[in-house]
Amino acid sequence: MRTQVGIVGAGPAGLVLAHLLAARGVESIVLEARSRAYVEQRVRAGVLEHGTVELLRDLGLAERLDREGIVDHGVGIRFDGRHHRVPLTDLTGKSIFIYGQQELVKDLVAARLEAGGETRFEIEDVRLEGIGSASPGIRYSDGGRDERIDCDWIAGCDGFHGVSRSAIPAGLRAEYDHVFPFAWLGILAATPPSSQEVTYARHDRGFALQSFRSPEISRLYLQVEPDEDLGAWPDERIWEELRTRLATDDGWRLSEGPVLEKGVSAMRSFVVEPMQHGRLFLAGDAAHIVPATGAKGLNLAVADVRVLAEGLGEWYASGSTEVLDDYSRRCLRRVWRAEEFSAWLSGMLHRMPGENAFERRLQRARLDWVTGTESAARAFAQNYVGFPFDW
Ligand code: RFL
Ligand code: PHB
Repeated sequence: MRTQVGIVGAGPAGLVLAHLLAARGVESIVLEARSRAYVEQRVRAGVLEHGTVELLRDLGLAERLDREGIVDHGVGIRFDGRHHRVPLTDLTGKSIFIYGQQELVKDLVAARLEAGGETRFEIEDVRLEGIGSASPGIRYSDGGRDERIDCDWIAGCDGFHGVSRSAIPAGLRAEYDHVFPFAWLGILAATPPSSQEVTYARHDRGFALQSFRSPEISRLYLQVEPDEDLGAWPDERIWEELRTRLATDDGWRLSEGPVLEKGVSAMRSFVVEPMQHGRLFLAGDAAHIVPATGAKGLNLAVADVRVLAEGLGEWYASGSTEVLDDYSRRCLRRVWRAEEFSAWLSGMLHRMPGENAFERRLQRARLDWVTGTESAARAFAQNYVGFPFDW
């Protein structure tokens, strides 16, 4: 079996890359460890940056997103019982879209099937071969059969726990890792959002976030301990804590309903440098993780594969490796901006274990600055809606 680009992982990075390559006439095969149903139901991100949406529109992949996605022109920030609004569109001319990652994945998988692109689900035991040579390959097992795909290039889009990153020899890669001393307990609930703008809250009991997926479905998060036991969080305790942390003094009420799903996610920053070795390119969570506070993970994945598709397209068109050689540098500039923004925002909104009164005052000074001055609000808004791709 042969293809031009072998893609490991059918998450947003792998699937968007396959579509971008197809638009440039480059053929690929996507290999995914999980089933189609699993990847289409995995509840994760919800915030799409302006540039992510534009890219999907250019590919003709935004029809349902434009119909069902919800445009947000502002973000709420709450502390000390007061609600503040950062007017994203007034400050930047851009907005964000709320659209569930799993809905986007469904659209990407369906469009790929329709276009005749190949995606293999439930494959096992992926091994990358010959990435330092001009004829790399991906070996894997499919229903007990050993298979190999010969390709020109390999895209490692297999997420943080994938196998691609470790194919770069340990001595040739540097890893930057920071685990935050808190996690998020997230729920999906069958209740209309209390506010149709994503709202972040800083409270003495810890961070809370109110988001949504549709006019009927809310998505809410609470800061919890990193090793939190979900069993200790019956629904009533979750609602009680959300009511307390999101409360304002202006009569706002939290809309509540049946909990459809709940889970705990760790908050971590991680970057590998470089994002490339020989014929292998890493993209998305395989190369970097951000804490979810800035809502950047999916958007960074899309920004990476945009550069990668440009580089691969140019190589097939002219044989030039100019863009490919610059892949890591171009991606990492944006990645580190998002790392800094996400860590900064996390620090401003969470309760830190052992924090003292001085640190709480500094946190409060940052919140006053972002919600009380146009210059700081604008900087926040620019980061939140996303920098232009060629920033
Ligand atoms: P993914 O989505 O993890 O996809 C990787 C795919 O690779 C498969 N895989 C393998 N396939 C073959 N062989 C192997 N050995 C394999 N190992 C793994 C996996 O099954 C999977 O299908 O990575 P990708 O494509 O890089 O996309 C990244 C995003 O999924 C991630 O950054 C976001 O979900 C992060 N994130 C958010 N990002 C945003 O931009 N906005 C948000 O609002 C936002 N909220 C979030 C988030 C992540 C969260 N969690 C659960 C970590 C909220 C949460 C709670
Ligand atoms: C979400 O809607 O899931 C969401 C929103 C904002 C974040 C993270 C997650 O920062």
